[in-house]
Amino acid sequence: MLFCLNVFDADECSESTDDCHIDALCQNTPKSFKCICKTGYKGDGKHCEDMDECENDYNGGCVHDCINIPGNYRCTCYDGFMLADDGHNCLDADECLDNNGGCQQICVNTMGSYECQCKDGFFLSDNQHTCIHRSDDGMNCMNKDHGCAHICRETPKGGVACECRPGFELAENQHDCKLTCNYGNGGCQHTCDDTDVGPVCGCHQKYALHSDSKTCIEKDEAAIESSEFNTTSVADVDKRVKRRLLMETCAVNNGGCDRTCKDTATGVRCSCPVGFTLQPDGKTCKGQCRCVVQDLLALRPFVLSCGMAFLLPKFQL
Ligand SMILES: [Ca+2]
Ligand SMILES: [Ca+2]
Repeated sequence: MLFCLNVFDADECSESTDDCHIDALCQNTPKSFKCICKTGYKGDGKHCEDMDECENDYNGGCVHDCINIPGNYRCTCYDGFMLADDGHNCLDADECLDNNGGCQQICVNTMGSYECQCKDGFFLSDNQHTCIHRSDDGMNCMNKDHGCAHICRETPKGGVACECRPGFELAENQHDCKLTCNYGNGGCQHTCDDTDVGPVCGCHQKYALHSDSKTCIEKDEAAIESSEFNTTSVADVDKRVKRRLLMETCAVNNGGCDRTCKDTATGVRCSCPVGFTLQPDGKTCKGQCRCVVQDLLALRPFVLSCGMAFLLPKFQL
């Protein structure tokens, strides 16, 4: 058996004579070198560009906002929420833990927000944090029966008019305030939609809505799979497979290719060096057969192609 080793191989990577892109890793190989785009970048290694992870249907896996950055991405959460340890989910921040939320008397934590309340005999002032002692004189905002849920305004005519805090709408009874998605994400952990009956909460793809109609809980992988296949049409499944192929890139795990990987408009394309053939899986390369049979001469007409050799057990591949 012959081994062909080039003991004088130059390491282009350490000598910096490679032409790998600045966002690629250089890998020395016998006689040559390879350029592989770093994680988070796509390309052939000579040219690498940032992948926009936020640009898929799953918002990069972020349940609120996704921000694309060079070589990576970052999830952020709306006001009133904090990023979970997994870097993708958003959890309610408990404002009451810090200085009682700034409330003079009672702080009540809610999903995406919090509110101050007052003890009996007090009502909440317009700043929504301090409490005012009720008085019984006349019909004004100091009167205990003014009935405004949020803000009480005295009108020039001597009556009262109720207003609501930002993110709330005044109800038809002119006293109560209706929550909207513009305040504390409508009390929803993930997504919020304003409807006639108030905010309706939804969850990011990997989560299911809890029975409290606000909180999102993680579905296990099996549940995701079965719901995907039960509720989506064949066309949708086909679209998903195509998207998955499109999302494959040579920058990650060499696109699954044994040897050469190339990014194309329809996904990655693997190819093999001379003397190797690409297998039906489109990824693996297999060497041509070598014949190690004594009676080679007798069978010479048949040994010229690998296809024939497969049929003849005397040939070793
Ligand atoms: Ca990126
Ligand atoms: Ca909160």
